[in-house]
Amino acid sequence: VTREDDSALAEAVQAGDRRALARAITLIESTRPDHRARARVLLDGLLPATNGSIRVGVSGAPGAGKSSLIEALGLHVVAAGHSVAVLAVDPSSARSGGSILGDKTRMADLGRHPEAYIRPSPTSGTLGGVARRTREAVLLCEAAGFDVVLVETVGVGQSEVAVADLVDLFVLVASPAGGDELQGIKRGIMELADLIVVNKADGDLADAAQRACADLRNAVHLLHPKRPGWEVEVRTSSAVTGTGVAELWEAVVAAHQRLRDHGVLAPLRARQAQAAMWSEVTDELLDRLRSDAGVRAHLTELEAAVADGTMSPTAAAQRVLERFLGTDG
Ligand SMILES: Nc1nc2c(ncn2[C@@H]2O[C@H](COP(=O)(O)OP(=O)(O)OP(=O)(O)O)[C@@H](O)[C@H]2O)c(=O)[nH]1
Ligand SMILES: [Mg+2]
Repeated sequence: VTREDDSALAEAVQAGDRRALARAITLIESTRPDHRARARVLLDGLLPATNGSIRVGVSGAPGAGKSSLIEALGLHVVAAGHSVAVLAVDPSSARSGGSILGDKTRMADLGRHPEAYIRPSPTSGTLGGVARRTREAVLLCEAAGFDVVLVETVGVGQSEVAVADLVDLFVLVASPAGGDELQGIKRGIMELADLIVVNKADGDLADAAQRACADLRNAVHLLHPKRPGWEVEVRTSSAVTGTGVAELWEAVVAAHQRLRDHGVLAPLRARQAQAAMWSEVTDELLDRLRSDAGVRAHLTELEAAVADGTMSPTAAAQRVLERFLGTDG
């Protein structure tokens, strides 16, 4: 592959060519060092064409209806004349393999739309790695001209925190469960949310959804506000009947406009980019340290000494760093 091929790829991405976008995302997902080098050049070249989308994270418990709601929202957004890209972050998909296929079939109508692009989760890697690739995929989608980027993540473990760090707004999808089950939404996750939507507000579940909505409205008042003066809106929706979907989209757009108007959006993105830089530095340094021959030669011994209490963790850490940096004489 020549430099010319990659600049042609960059041009095709910017021209909105979906296949080029897919190839570019595959390139940034690769861990091969030569691919990483090409991906860096590609991303750097496309950077001026980024930043133009509304970046929205969508999270919630397994089965809450995230994919269904994203499809309904996405279809609403494209009907309004915008374009939408959907990315998935699912660190567990490497093991289960099920949810990717599920998402693809569930978003079939959106996937067929010419103004939509759906990219399933990369199927391997650590959460940190998946988050990095998703962050870069968001930038590529923006370079390809998408107005809206939706990032779905399943509500388990740390993936919400990782996704919250790469979007402008975070939407939490809740189920119409009342009472004790509401407590099942971890406080930390609720505190990440800018908007909460109780989905499945239809049929037999309609009443329960309204009650859950009221309960959640009370609950969010007790939370530490995410941003000063920010009211977390709680609404209901049905991905099946479409009720509340247009209103949810209006709420997202209004919230995004509020971020802009208050001068919060640019600094938020700037901080996120800096955090991404530092996590790259940290990951790369740790990789190099762990594969350093001088460090490896002593690691077992030092870890054993820390484990049996003959050396303090601080002293052992110092020795590891001295080995790595070659300052141990
Ligand atoms: N009644 C009703 N069912 C819904 C609604 N939205 C989703 N469902 C159903 O809930 C189930 C899960 O929907 P998904 O959209 O796959 O949920 P998800 O949160 O993306 O699931 P995971 O990605 O596996 O965590 C499916 O059987 C959907 O048909 C809704 O608004 N109303
Ligand atoms: Mg899903």
